Amino acid sequence: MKKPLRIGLIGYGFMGRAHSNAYAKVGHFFDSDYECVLQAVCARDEANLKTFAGRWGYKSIETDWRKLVARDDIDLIDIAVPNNLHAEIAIAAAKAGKMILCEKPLALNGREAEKMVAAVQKAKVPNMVWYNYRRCPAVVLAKQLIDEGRLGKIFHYRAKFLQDWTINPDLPQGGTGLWRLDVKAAGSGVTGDLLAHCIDTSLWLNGNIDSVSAMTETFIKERKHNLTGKVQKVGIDDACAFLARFSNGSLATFESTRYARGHKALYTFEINGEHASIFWDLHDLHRLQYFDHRDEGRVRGWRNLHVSDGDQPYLKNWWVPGLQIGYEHSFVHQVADFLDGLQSGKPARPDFKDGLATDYVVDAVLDSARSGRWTKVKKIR
Ligand code: NAI
Ligand code: SOE
Repeated sequence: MKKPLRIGLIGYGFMGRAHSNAYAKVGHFFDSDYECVLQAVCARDEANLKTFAGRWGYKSIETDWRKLVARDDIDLIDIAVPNNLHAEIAIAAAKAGKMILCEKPLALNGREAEKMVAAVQKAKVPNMVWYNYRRCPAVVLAKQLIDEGRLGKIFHYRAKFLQDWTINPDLPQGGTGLWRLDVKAAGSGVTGDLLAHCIDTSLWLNGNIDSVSAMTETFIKERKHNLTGKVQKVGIDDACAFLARFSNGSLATFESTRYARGHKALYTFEINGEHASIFWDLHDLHRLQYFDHRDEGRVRGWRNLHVSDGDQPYLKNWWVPGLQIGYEHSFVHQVADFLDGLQSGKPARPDFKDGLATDYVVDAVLDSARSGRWTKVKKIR
């Protein structure tokens, strides 16, 4: 008999769907002592909620997250709502003794995230942040190659995350999806939304960032607010570029914008080491480009690894060699690893402390953009 893990999901938007899909699929492809049970889903609109619950198989609904958190028949609270709600919900859930999976960025800023870390540590509840790109097989392979020392000393880390969906000045701020343009709901613009992914991956692959020097821009200064109906100042950064120094001595550039016409979700990173380099592109997520200078000169060149074989990360659990997987699978892998962590007692990461580390970098980037100075990144205690 498997142990039921009764999930209470808050938010049924983009991530509510991605997470529900992961809970539904994980048991079909990964072994675990635990079984995910879709116990309840919560959002404010009862009619939409009923439709969502019916489609995905949730047993019950709640329209107030506080009631969900107070329920005895929920083991895990999954936070898939706009960023300004993460802290309050997570702290209440920790106090109620629930496990917590929280969407990224962990909080609006480091100060809020510190309180979330303190809450889960005090309650000793398992916790994780949905930085899902860590779970793309090609990215895990990159981590393996780095940890095996194949790249040698790292000199450069180069990441970008480009989109183009906010160029239209008539696009309003606020409400479903568009809360990302409202600084009160989002905390920041591309820095906390998109660069947070790049930062999380980089901290995992390349260690701590010591200091940053950043610039940001808000190209469209005012937008109508969907909730108030008024034209209001835009408080988010539409674009951000920053330089960083890692503790291992490597130099980095990070860039993100929602104004790169033609790019929808171009997340790429390249890492250059003394022996080898790697390059990854979310638009081609099952591939890892790898150059190894130690190859015989006559056949040396960039290798284009199609990460789809059974001895590559996660892939033995899916189809036969050569048949690739995609975006949704990163979420399935994250749940699988979380369940493994519960079973083995070795918690899966990124946990809230890792989420805090990313929020500290985001804070330093935004501070630097305001001051125009190099800024030190706060260290995790
Ligand atoms: P969304 O706008 O599609 O959905 C937000 C959901 O929150 C909606 O169902 C809305 O009804 C619900 N909601 C809002 N206020 C609520 C309240 N007071 N009580 C209950 N429900 C409430 O947003 P999306 O894209 O799903 O983003 C949610 C979170 O996931 C954000 O933190 C975002 O940064 C993160 N995210 C992460 C991604 C990743 O790659 N890991 C991708 C997209 C979003
Ligand atoms: C923004 O468009 C967005 O959905 C981010 O919120 C996600 O975190 C990113 O993975 C994809 O883009």
